[in-house]
Amino acid sequence: RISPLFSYKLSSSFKRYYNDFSKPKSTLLDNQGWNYSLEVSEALQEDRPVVALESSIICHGMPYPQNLETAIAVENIVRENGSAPATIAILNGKINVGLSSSGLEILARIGQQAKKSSRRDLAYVVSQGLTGGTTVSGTIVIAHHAGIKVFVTGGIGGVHRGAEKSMDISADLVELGKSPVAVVCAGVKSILDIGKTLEYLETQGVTVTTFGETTDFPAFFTRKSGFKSPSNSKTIEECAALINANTQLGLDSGLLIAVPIPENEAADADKVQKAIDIALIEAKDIRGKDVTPFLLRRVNEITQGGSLKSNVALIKHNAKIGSRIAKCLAGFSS
Ligand code: PSU
Ligand code: MN
Repeated sequence: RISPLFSYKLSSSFKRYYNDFSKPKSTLLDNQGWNYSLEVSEALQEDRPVVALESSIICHGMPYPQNLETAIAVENIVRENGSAPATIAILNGKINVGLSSSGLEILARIGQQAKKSSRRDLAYVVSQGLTGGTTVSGTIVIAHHAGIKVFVTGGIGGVHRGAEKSMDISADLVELGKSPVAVVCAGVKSILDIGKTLEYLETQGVTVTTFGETTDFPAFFTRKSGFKSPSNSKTIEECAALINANTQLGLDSGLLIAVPIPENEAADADKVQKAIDIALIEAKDIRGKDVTPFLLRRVNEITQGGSLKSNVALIKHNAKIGSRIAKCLAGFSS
């Protein structure tokens, strides 16, 4: 059934038609309130692989113009590796699945002026006609409704340090627990409590795996966090089989595929850790949705762009792996 959140712009005959199907069929949504790029709608119609990409990383995670350059490069890497890129955002109240180059440019330029949009913000941003950069949780909601199974980003939100007092736990983790989308990322930044994040993911029923030869769960800028992943998937094929099994079992929960940053790109762990420690002290009076963007910006400033360079490198690498997984998955019959 279509969620009420997205149904209000759809015609009632369409809704009846839609509700006849147990699974959302994205292409039916064309011109019914959501904007699909031609590239994405054709790919979905023809069951060709599609990879979802978030837009909060563009608006709130990186400065201009590196955010725009990275967004364009990531889309091209997804294409080169066999999938159609679907960058997801809300432009003037309209949900977009797949952006034009001008759409990407607008988001990159307005940056923090775009509303950081997690699940809880979607109805507000749409009803007010606002522009929103969707976080991992907001993007998963939309990708799932669009029928997209693989989503690539840099890092996800997690359990913040001191969460036992602040209760600051990213909506990303809860969303992963309830939508069957596979998120390919470089693990969790050590601005967060990585151990608690892994515990919380287990509580939510999220399948977590590390891609490659190791079960070390990566810490975004570095290949090891000191924590183990509950599982390991050595190849693209194993990752695709894992996602396929999740579908076959009807689990309706998500997966996290953690891809360690390439060795030659890994940031100087000591430098980044020192910067994180400084940024965390500075952030002590910051609350809510502003915490993560603040920490990302400060760590980048303190490392004089070093963290941003690693960030760009790892997301490009994730785009390559994620696109190949989506392509392999499209070969399964289910
Ligand atoms: N972590 C990063 N880069 C990012 C984000 C997280 O390394 O850009 C963004 C993502 O959009 C993620 C969001 O979904 O921050 C999490 O925000 P919060 O911690 O407020 O839930
Ligand atoms: Mn938070």
